[in-house]
Amino acid sequence: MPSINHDDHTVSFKIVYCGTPLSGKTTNLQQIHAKLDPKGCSDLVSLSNAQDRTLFFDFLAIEADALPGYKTAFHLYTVPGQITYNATLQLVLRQADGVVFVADSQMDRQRDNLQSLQSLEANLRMNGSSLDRLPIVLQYNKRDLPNAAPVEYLEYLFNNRPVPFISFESDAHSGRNVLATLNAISQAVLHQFRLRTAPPSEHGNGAGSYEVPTHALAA
Ligand SMILES: Nc1nc2c(ncn2[C@@H]2O[C@H](COP(=O)(O)OP(=O)(O)OP(=O)(O)O)[C@@H](O)[C@H]2O)c(=O)[nH]1
Ligand SMILES: [Mg+2]
Repeated sequence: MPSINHDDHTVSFKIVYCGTPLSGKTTNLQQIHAKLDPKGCSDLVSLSNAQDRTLFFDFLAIEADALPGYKTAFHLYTVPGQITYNATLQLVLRQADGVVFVADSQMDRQRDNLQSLQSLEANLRMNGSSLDRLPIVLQYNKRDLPNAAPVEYLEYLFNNRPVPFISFESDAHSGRNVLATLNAISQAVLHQFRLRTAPPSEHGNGAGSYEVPTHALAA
């Protein structure tokens, strides 16, 4: 559940970017930070080593008018992909309202993607959550590279589920579909929040409509 502060009327959602090492998680946040209106977002905080490998996490907060009467904040985190940092993954995943799974499209990275998805699943379970209960968006990144596997193959590997995840092809390096991915996960967490908090109505499930935070995004 998001954290709700009734004193300053703020609802904060936590979105975590997960995925195999070097799949492009940090690059997503860098692109979001570069494209957003600076008035609507924080500085990008990155805790990385000399080789730009994430050591603990990256963090970026963005604001939007997505819920009437409340300021809405989306706190975006990345986790280090390297398996040695599994404790960090578990810690950062705690209280997550949504996850973007960034897969590396390169053909020789599919085993790593699969391991990373399994590790995500195991860690969610330890936190009392699951891939079925949490809003998840899949991002097939590095589509610009010549050795990118066909998307149909990636869908078969990672999205062959009764209720498929929303998925995007991206090139985070150039920014392609980075904001589309963010928008999709933001909508999904808001939708789940509405479902959980709105009273049932005669005319539907109470999810209602909501503004997506696209107005905060620069073109
Ligand atoms: N060609 C190409 N390179 C990319 C793309 N996205 C990221 N990269 C590059 O891939 C490398 C790793 O990107 P990062 O964003 O640091 O990856 P990460 O997932 O945060 O890595 P860890 O924090 O170590 O798990 C960098 O050199 C990026 O510039 C992409 O879509 N296409
Ligand atoms: Mg990183």
